[in-house]
Amino acid sequence: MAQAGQERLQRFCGLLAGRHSNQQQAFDNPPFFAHIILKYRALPQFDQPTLLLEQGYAVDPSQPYRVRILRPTLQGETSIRVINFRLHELQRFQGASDDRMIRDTIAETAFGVLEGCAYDVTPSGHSTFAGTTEPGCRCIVHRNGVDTYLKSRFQLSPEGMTTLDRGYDLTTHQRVWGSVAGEFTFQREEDWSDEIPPHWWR
Ligand code: CYC
Repeated sequence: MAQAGQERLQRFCGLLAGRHSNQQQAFDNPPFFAHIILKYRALPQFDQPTLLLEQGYAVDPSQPYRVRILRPTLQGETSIRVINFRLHELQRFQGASDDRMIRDTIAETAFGVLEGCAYDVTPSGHSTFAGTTEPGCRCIVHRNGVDTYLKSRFQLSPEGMTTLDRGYDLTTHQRVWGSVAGEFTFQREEDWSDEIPPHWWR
């Protein structure tokens, strides 16, 4: 059973690792969907699954607007929890997603956990995963001068991923930010699963 969980975690990380783009959606529906690139890259210096995420506008690929560290972990025998972290000194790691040498300098002390912002992930159908933010409304996001909590979900498949991130007012629970036109739909345009080191699975 523990073996099954490990294999599931391995498949999840393999599907994540790569470059995902919503070019088609942005082209079809430009007023509602900016063209965004997501890059998930393995950080092999860690002894547990750890990936760098850079999220940026396609028009300005060298200036990502969200940079995070993601750590998919096994919860119990089969369930996956993705812990989200932020880098303490962003400028030190500029360009990391395209530069192995910079990525290699990211150490455990360089990032801190984003409390309440983990995702609980379960398999949903054949080679597909679905995740939602952990219960509790504790993922606090300050945006446009308002304190909000994030409620988010995603699906990940061999073709790519869909995401829906929305922020809600802490007291009124009204939606404050996030997509009004539904999910972002990303196709995987590059597969970087070959960068995942075998020692993550031993
Ligand atoms: C915030 N998006 C967040 C946060 C998380 C994620 C955890 C809150 C914490 C933070 O600031 O990082 C998303 N983390 C994820 C996902 C996974 C994960 C999906 C699964 C692998 O581990 N997000 C999108 C759209 C875009 C967007 C393309 C349009 C709505 O996926 C926006 N996400 C977005 C915004 C925020 C956010 C605006 C608020 C924080 C900010 O202002 O950057």
